[in-house]
Parts: sequence; structure tokens; C-alpha cells
Amino acid sequence: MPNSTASRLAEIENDGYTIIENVMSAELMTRIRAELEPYCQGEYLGRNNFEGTHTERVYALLAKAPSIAEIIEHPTTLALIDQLLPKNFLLSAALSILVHPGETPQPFHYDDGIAGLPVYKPRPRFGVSTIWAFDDFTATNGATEVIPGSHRWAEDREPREAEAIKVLMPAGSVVVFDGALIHRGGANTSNTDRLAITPQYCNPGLRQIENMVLSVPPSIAGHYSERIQNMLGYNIIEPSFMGYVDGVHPRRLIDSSYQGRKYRPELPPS
Ligand SMILES: O=C(O)CCC(=O)C(=O)O
Repeated sequence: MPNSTASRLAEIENDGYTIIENVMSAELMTRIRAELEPYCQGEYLGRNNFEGTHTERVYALLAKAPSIAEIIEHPTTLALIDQLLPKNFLLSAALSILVHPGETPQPFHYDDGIAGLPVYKPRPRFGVSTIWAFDDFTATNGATEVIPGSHRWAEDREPREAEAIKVLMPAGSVVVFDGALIHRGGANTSNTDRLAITPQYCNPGLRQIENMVLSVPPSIAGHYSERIQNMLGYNIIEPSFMGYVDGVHPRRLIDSSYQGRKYRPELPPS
């Protein structure tokens, strides 16, 4: 493993996050912005304080803006996530967040909670999140704020404002963080917009935040790489058979000639 990867993994272990500057080309940023533009016409602002009432969020991105795949499977971030999550991890969410001037801070939260299950922090890692900056993240335009070390906190420890630090980074950079790290989108007191895209990944045994196989049906998923298809959920958890469709590998919905898992899974004894 290269030294840089090892030191970034150590930062994520200790602080909960690492910032990698200037990984996305200007050409890719321009292309993704153009694909997103039709969905960001000021028509659908956030519905609450979490989404942000001065913020436009676009979900189901792989069904709308195909170039997003290039950041979801970017080799720089996957080199880290491959070490942080088990094989065949899933894409849990992928959305764009366009924060307009006047936005207030989001509530503090972490991304990899499991709704409805009594599992509390500190606990093993369930997810890893990334936030890609399409504008410079500045002190005033709504830069993400993180609380270093909070991924290791007990569940009942309340974050304080003074513990948060802003993730300042130039456009084209990405912050990679433990899914249990407490963070929020900051207030935008500037007079410019802040665009970010956040692909979030989770352990293959967990439910994804966005229902990815409904958001990106087989006819669309078929246009992407096998890696993206796996992350969406067109895969099983190896070496088990969890995730099958009608007793066979879900990839058969995309490629009817796929020969993996031809046999029917054994049913558990009744
Ligand atoms: O917009 C941001 O900087 C963070 C957004 C976020 O954490 C979320 O919506 O889960």
C-alpha cells in the first residue's frame, strides 16, 4: 500500500476524516455541472432544516447525471474505501447539494446510522462518506463542518458548536470520512452558491439510504461499470447468497447470459 494511502487511512482512524485536494479535473467538474443543471432550476428547495430550505438537492444521480459515476468509482477515494469497508460494499447514497446564500447550518448528524436498530456508538464502522467540492469551500459559503474524533464518541455525547471545524478546500477536492463522524453542512453567509456531491458507501449487509436498485433500474444500470452495478446492489454478499433475485445472481437482470450463481440457493431448514 502506498505511504500516502496508509497515512490517509491513519487520519481517518484518528480524526475521522482526510481531505484530498485537487483530484477532480476541471473538465469533469464542468461536465457534471452541465448534467446537473436541468435539475437545479430553483424549483425544488429542501423541505426541512436538514435538506435546507435554501438548498437544492438532487437524488438518484446515476439515473440523471451519468458522469457522476466517475467520482463514485474514482480510484483515489476507492483506494481508501476498499481498505475501510468489506468487499462488495454498497453505494448507500449519492446526491448533489447546492447550497444557496442565506442557508442556515444543518443539524449535526452522522451518515451511517441504522434506523430502527438498537445499535449504538462506539461500534464497528458501518459506512464511509465522501463530499466532493465543485466550488471552493470557504469560511462563509456553507463548507461542510466536522467534529474531529467524534466517530469514536459514545452515542449520547452531544456535539458543541465550538468543537466543529470547517472543511476548507479548493474546488476539485474531496473529504473522505468515517460514516460515524459528526458533521453538518455549514451556513452560507456569502453571496455565492456552494455545490457539492456526496457519494456515501456502506457495509454490504446494511440497507442503503437511497433505494438504489429502484432509483437505478437494470436498463440504466447496464450502462455502468460492473463495479458501479455491484455498488448499486446488483450483486450478492459473498460467500453467502444474500441479495439473490428469484434464486439467481441479480446481475442476470442486467445480463441474461451471466453465469454466476446458476444454482438455486439452499433454503434454510424449516
Ligand atoms: O452539505 C454538506 O456539506 C453536508 C451535507 C450532509 O452532511 C448531509 O446532507 O448528510
